[in-house]
Amino acid sequence: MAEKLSTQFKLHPGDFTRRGFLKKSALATMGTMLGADIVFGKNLPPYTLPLAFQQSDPLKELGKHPDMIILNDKPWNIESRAHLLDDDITPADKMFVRNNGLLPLDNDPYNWTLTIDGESVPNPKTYTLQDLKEQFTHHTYQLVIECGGNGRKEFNPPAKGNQWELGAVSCAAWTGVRLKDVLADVGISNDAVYIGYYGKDIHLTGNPDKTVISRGVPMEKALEDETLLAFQMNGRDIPIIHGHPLRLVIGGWPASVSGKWIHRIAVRNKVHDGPKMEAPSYRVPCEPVEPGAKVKDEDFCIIESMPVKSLITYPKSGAMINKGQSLPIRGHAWAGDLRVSKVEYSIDFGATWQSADLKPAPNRLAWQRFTANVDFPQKGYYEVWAKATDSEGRSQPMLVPGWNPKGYLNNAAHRIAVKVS
Ligand SMILES: Nc1nc2c(c(=O)[nH]1)N[C@H]1C(S)=C(S)[C@@H](COP(=O)(O)O)O[C@H]1N2
Ligand SMILES: [Mo]
Repeated sequence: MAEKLSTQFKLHPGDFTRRGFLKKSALATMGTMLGADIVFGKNLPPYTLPLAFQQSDPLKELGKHPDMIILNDKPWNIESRAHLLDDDITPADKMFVRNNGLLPLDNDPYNWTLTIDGESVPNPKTYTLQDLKEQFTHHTYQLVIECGGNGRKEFNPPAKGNQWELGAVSCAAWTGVRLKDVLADVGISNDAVYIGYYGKDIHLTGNPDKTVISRGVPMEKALEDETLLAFQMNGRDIPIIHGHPLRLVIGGWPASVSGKWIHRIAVRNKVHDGPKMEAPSYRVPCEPVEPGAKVKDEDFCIIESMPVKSLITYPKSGAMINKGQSLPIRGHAWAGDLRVSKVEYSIDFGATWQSADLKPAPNRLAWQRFTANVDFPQKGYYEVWAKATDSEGRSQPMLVPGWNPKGYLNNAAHRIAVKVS
């Protein structure tokens, strides 16, 4: 019964009160559909539906590939897998989801506005989505968006938070207008230091006055050509769960700076101080610490460019081949604000390394494709390890890098198992 009903009831923003309780009219409609009164319906916690109306196949309903991994459903946190990330341009169904709150109830693009204000904006200005589309030149870039906590699962002692394995990264093609063009149109003063975004998602408490997350970047990063106010992903409307109808997209930095469902950007005369800017969120100790150490708030530094990293996206770990065959492997490598200068692979647990073929990025801040044909000397069990190096000579570590309290920035080399028989 639940399965059938779940597809019939479509929620509307007006179905909830301002505090997130289901309105009588919505409860009545649901009751009719169930053929039974929802007797204590007015006691349901904010933004909670009766079980009979909850999605029975969430991945399908959210348009996600069946092999994606749900880490959490309130809020939605869904990760991808190495072999699902093989495309040059990540399709929507294989893109990880990281929500800190609940989805906005209203995504109407026709009534959507973006306000630019803050201390460093003498004359705040509000644009409709249509204004943005009509008044500014459109640009498309492929941009790597990786959660700062991707790889957290490997840290020991464990760090609290979503236990991402390695699938919290994507590289889609984003289309929109440049934030720098819009800021030039608004006019910002010389004391501008930082921007901060505000999205329309709903705080987990249901309190409409609470902001879920509001992060940002220094002006220099905000004014880069590739920093977009995006309204399209992969040539279509952005999926709701990824920020429809308007998203800030900033490649190469922790994905938490790429605000979804944005309606406001503040240009600040100091480092932005919105929720999740403060220590220890998206910060690491300024100096390395012992695993498990306690770190004082003032000893944390904000994460900026993400470290060099790579993924073997083909074959899937556990590949089997016959003796004498060579194994074609491929994957992607990326390096935050930098370029990747080389990718190497090893079949002897890192004792020796050989170069993979590496393509240039289609644009700055996109990931780069690598390929290789791997030969094995005899029958047996092997691992293929991949290691990328950035344009400043820094390479990925073989094992988990510096422990930090929140488990950020794990860029350890990716490995796959191979059996030759
Ligand atoms: N408004 C809003 N923007 C947000 C978030 C959020 O919870 N709310 N999560 C951030 C974090 S922590 C990440 S990792 C990325 C995830 O983007 P994705 O879900 O489109 O993959 O969105 C960022 N932007
Ligand atoms: Mo994130």
